[in-house]
Amino acid sequence: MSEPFRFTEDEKARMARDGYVLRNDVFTPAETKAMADAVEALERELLALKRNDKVTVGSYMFELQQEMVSMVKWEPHFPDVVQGIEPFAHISPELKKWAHDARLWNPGKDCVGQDDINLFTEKITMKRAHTGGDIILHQDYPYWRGSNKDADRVVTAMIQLDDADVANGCLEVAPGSHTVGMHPRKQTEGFGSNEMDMDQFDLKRLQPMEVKAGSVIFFGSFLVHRSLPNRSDRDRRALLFSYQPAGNPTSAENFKASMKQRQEALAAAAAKQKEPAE
Ligand SMILES: O=C(O)CCC(=O)C(=O)O
Repeated sequence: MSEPFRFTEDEKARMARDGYVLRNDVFTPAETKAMADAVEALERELLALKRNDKVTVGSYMFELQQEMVSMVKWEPHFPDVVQGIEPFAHISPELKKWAHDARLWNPGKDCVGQDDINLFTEKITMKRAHTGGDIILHQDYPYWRGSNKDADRVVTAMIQLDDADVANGCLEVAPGSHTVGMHPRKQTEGFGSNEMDMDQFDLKRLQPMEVKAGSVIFFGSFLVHRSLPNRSDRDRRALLFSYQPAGNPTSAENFKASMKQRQEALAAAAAKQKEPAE
């Protein structure tokens, strides 16, 4: 008998054609609330820690949390508001357990293309009411190719913790944008060069994913996506679990091994920002 929750033939065809698949009503309201409560608890824990420098790199504002072995993203326009946390599975067993839920793990096998998979990385997006900013147009692949030899096969399951719509900055995807490898990126040095050049992409291709809390969007690492600011009174939170072929290290393991380099890179970026403009 086949395993529950595996992709149907139709979903496999849509994943190949569009680069993403939406499943509605995957998690119950009680389950989604349990996840959201764990997200809030983790944020409280994080806010209680001593702050390190916040450094703007590309469109992001990062803080390296050595105690947590994690990167905190702050809202660049509201630097006291958390935008996201990556990775988090190693610091929140409560959230990690959802990554292994068969409703994500089993379809994850179909997306990665083999049954032997493991977690690669995981992100929280907070996107708070009124202050949640945009997540710039990008593909995940350029960010991951340096640390994951199978970055082209990594697939993300994005769980919506709140009802998402255009007003609160839902995910926007460009169906079919995953078929041509990497799209043109910004001509800049370093981390910011992972971001896409918006002048070279037809933004009319983007479709807002207006979806209910508890739904899951599965998408591959070449899918072009972004999200716009939250202009509403409602938070738009999400958990993103990314799966890979088994045998590769997780991003938390990579993170731990590269803590010193990350620290140096952020310090160099911070020093550059302090240089007087020419
Ligand atoms: O939550 C979102 O808007 C998308 C998050 C995302 O794509 C990312 O963090 O790379």
